[in-house]
Amino acid sequence: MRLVKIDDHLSIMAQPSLADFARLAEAGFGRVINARPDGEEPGQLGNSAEANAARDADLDYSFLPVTGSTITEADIRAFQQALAATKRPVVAHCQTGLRALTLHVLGEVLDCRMSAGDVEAFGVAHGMDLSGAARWLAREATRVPRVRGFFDPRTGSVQYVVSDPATKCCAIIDPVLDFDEKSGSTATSSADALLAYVETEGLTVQWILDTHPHADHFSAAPYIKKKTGAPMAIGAHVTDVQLIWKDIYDLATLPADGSQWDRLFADGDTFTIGSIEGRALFSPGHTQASVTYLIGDAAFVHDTVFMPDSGTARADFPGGDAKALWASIQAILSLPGETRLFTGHDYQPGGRHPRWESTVADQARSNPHLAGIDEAGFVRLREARDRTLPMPKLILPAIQVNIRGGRLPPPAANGTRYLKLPIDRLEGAVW
Ligand SMILES: N[C@@H](CCC(=O)N[C@@H](CS)C(=O)NCC(=O)O)C(=O)O
Ligand SMILES: [Fe+2]
Repeated sequence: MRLVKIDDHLSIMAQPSLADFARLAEAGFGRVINARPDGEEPGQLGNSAEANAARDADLDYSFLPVTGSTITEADIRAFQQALAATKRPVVAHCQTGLRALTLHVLGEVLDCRMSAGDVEAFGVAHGMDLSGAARWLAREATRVPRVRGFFDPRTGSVQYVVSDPATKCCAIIDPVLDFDEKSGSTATSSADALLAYVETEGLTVQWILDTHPHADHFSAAPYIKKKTGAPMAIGAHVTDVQLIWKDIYDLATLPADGSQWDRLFADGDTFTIGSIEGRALFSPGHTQASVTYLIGDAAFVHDTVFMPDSGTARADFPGGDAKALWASIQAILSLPGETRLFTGHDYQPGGRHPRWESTVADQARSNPHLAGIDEAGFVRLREARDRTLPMPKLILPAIQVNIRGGRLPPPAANGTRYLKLPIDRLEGAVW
């Protein structure tokens, strides 16, 4: 067992053996970070064996699988969070230790504790070739717009602040208003985290964009609008969704004309965030109103494709259509291969850390719902999987709010707001 000490809190090592876990505990470590995807080589210990060994040795354990060519800021931040959550020293490994050290060093540079120019020499001093990290930083420096994702662990939703470094203008995409269905309470912690970032970075919010009327959380668009004055927008076909659900909820007086938003985007409509042009692409299938926002080289694809290890979004809500989803995904995959794709949800397969950024090329190469599959195969696979999925736990509370543009129902005479629960109107019960 050879440890490379990076500082008092972090050491790096190559793949540990099962017996090493007890030794690490004895040596005073408090957590093991595994940065290796499962199945990289025959006989590899793998996530669940490592998690068990860590538990037996009384060590905390994090599964942060990355490959050298697909590291994103989410991976770097997850690595930092795992370190920050552990008082005792932490050991991080991959196959050789290089990816673990790369995650650490990139975080140090992003947070200005190391300069990009010192990265390769730092690698040499620790016996590792960090030229890949230097290339990652060089590429990142040229990336405009700047995109910061915020993960909501309660609903697996990803919210974004996308900004133009030249003008400090930004858009907020898919902000979440927290809702606890057990107590009926709302909270603004998620939305406030976005606003805090906007404030720290000195950004001006120009747009509040929803990709679709969400079925799993309330939109915080009206709250952000109240705080910033920015206009709210969504896809123009939101009126189709309003019509379907107005009937389901018996909301006779709800205007089904999209007037709850300041702007409705038709397919191909453009807008600007500072000096950067954005374009709305109609991407139906998951819902009838879904749009992808293409902003510079970044496409906010919401619930079409998830991360390449997670397949695609469901298409079985009222008005959903697997065939339409396939066509929308094909349009996304026809963008240039290096286009950054930012997804709307991550459900953390295998217990890995939350991830949300991929590229067109990654998806085409390794998404099991897409690679080597044709339309008929996709529709079969999608519909079969959808038959097994329970409805999202918040679908009935959320859609009545989101077809009002994220506004809660008006208060009753006693001042309390009430949600409606339509009985026996949706399929998808799992008993
Ligand atoms: N367990 C989640 C499921 C939410 C859900 O159904 N999410 C949609 C997007 S709004 C989806 O496409 N899920 C795909 C899947 O769960 O495989 C919840 O209850 O909120
Ligand atoms: Fe959705």
